[in-house]
Amino acid sequence: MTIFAGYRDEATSPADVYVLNLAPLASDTETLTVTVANVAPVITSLSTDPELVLRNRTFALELIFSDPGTLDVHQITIDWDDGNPLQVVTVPVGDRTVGVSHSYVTAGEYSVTVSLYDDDAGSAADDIIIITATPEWQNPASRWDINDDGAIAPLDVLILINYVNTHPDAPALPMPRPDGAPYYDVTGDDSATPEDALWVIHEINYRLSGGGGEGEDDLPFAAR
Ligand SMILES: [Ca+2]
Ligand SMILES: [Ca+2]
Ligand SMILES: [Ca+2]
Repeated sequence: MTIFAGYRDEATSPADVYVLNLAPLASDTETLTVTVANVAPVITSLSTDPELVLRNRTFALELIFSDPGTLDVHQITIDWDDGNPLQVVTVPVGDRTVGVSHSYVTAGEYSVTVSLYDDDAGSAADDIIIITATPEWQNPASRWDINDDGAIAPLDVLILINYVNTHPDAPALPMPRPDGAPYYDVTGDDSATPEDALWVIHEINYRLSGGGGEGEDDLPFAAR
């Protein structure tokens, strides 16, 4: 006789096996020890939401995995490949879909490594290449250089303010950006607003005060 049983976590537990015989009517109980081994988790899907990742914009890395141990506690470590320390995320018990937010300061290609552990020494690992692009209307060379002439100057502010003033009710920029059009979006939110002009003014002042230099373009806005 075969008796099937499912265990939700690895364990060594006594199980009562009750055997009933109907004719002639008789019964007996026997206790045997059942050892349930852990099953390691398996990563079934790794993707980004949205699919197109833009620099300085928050996206979610979506991880879907399986593990028959419904009581297992899972932990995820993520190497974002951007110099940030390893991120450790604890998954709520029972969850099999996880979204972890991140943003990249610079456009480029990142090889992200995800490791998944259950609490019984089971693990899985996977990686995903995330290509981070520059927002359509943001100058990829230098976001403050509106007219793309290589200089960040009052002229950039003027061009931007002129555009904002002539499009007061439609700050959303048309897609795609026509070749040669000025890069009106400093903040990378696909719209041209007074805030974009303010950021150029801030940047000019920042550089005039001696704060500028190589690589400053890569600093997040929050750092100013
Ligand atoms: Ca497990
Ligand atoms: Ca310029
Ligand atoms: Ca903007």
